[in-house]
Order: sequence, then structure tokens, then C-alpha cells
Amino acid sequence: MRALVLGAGGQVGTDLVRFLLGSGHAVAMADLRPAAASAAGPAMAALLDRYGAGDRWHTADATDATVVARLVDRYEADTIFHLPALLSATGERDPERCWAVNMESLRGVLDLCRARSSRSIKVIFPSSIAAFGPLPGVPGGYPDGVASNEIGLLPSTLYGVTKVAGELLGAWYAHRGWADFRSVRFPGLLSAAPPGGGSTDFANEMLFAAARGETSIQTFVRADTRVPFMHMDDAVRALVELAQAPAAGLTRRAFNIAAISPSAEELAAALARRVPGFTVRWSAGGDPRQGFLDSWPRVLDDAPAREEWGWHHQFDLDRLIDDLLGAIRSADAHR
Ligand code: AKB
Repeated sequence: MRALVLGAGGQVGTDLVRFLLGSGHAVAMADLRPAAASAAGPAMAALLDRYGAGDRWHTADATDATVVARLVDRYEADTIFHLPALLSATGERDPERCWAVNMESLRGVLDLCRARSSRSIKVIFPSSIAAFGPLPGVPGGYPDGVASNEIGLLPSTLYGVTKVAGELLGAWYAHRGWADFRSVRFPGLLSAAPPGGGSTDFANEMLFAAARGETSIQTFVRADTRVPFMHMDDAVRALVELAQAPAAGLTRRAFNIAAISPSAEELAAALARRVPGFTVRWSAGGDPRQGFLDSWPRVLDDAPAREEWGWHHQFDLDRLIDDLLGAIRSADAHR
């Protein structure tokens, strides 16, 4: 694969770059931040040095179509990972920028693919559980096990609107034969890099606090909050495996992918089993992010991804926590 990773310095981008380089792919990267200031910190610059890839990191506006065109041509990219995004909480606070970063930049990438349609460039776009929203007239929201083709993608956040619109726009470009667009709906993602302005961040905050030995933390969610989560290693593998899946086997352009769905209380209990004394003070509700979380499915059905391109997760809750507590402590030790 000759990959161009846009938004390479974010929570997903840094781990995706690590995975791609480690798997021997040719990778070029763009982000507003220099590598050493990415979500992975100086470790990112060290990683690039190790693979001799430092000069393929471009500190540039990855949402600028001219920049992207230059990079696609220079590196003869056959796959573009479009990762720049404002997440659910920050997107509500800055809707104009959310639309520009999430949507306009995707449209720029798709237009670029259209201009080079003879190359059939793949565009891999992370969608999200935020594509779902409250079902009108259905108290309690979605039943557990929401399928990939569930009708009623009615998001309650602008972030979710950009994800649904991005899925539809990409599918239309694919239908016209201009881009090979593919998308996964990510759950909340957990890794050793700090997240950036999502509603699922409560879980990342709990993990970071436990890893750092904080034994009493306040969270913005209720104890019974339940949404799907996934280890970042599974998430980046999903992006790459979907990019590599033979087109003939795919019946759709957007796939649910699922791993675990612990409640916030179950997550806290799993942390407390490893960090003695770890306790969480729960919120009674009222934070807008609680409303967003309540509007998302608790459990996703990802059967089409499993059947059509062999998707499977590797991290259950216990393995995920053991791995990430260690990874956060090790990253802290090297900062
Ligand atoms: C968010 O909380 O906004 C993101 C997401 C679910 O896509 N983590």
C-alpha cells in the first residue's frame, strides 16, 4: 500500500502510522503539528527516525486540497486515510470549524480522487457510532445489536451529521466510479494517546487516572452509561484490513465494527481490581456529553464486517485494560 495519512498527529493517526510503518507499507503523513508535538509526543519523531520516515511527515494543513493534491502526486498514493475531525463535544462548541474540517476537507479529497479517477484511489474514512441518534418516538433508543444498515441514522450532534453526510457523499463518489470510498463506524477508542474532545473521553480519562495512580476521580457521566468501545490496535487494524479487502466482496460502503460494550461502572470496577482504592464519583447527569452518549447505540451488530472482510476484534475488556495501563505508564516514563 502507498498510504497518505491526513491528520497523522491525532489519537488515531499516530497509532495508524505506527501500524503501517511496522507492516512495511510506504507511508506519507500530514498534520498541522510537527511529529514531536503529535498526540504520541516525542515518541512519534523517534518512531519516524527508526523507519527513516522523518522527511515524509509534512507539517501542513491536511484539510487544504492543494496540499493534499501535492502529496498524493508526489508519493503516488493509492490509499488516503482521511482522519482530520472535530469530535462530538468540540464540534458542538465550534460548528463552523467542525463542518469545514470534517466535511469540506473530505469533499476536497473526493474531488481530488475524481480528478485522478483512472488511478481508483481508495479513501478510508472513519465514521462513528455518533452517526446514530435518538429514534423518534422510541423511548430508550436503539435495541442492543444495531445493524450496519439500520434505518434511522439521525444524529444529535453536528459531528454525527458530518459522519452520516461523509458516508453518503463518499458512497455517491464511489457509485459514480470516481473514488473507492470505504468507511467504518468506530466506537469510542481507547489508547495510550490522549483523545481530543469526544464524549467517550470519560473512559479515556478513567484509564489515564488509574494508570497514574489517582484513586478518586470525578467523571461527567452516570454510572449506567453504556456505549461501545475498542482498543486502538483493533481500530487501526480495521482501517487497514478494510482498505485491503477485495472490492468484489463488499456489499456496502460503511460498516459497523464492534468489540466491547462495558458500562461506565463496569469499566471502573475493572480498573479498581487492578488499582487498589480506585473510585469514581459519578455525575447525576446534566453535562451535554451525557445526552450525546445516551443517543448512541449501546451495542452494535457488526456481522457484515465479519462476513465480508473478516473483521474481528482481539481485545476484550480485561486484555484492553491490562495492555493500556502498561502502555500509558510506559509512555509517561518516556515523556
Ligand atoms: C466522540 O465521543 O465524539 C468520539 C466518537 C464516538 O466518535 N469518540
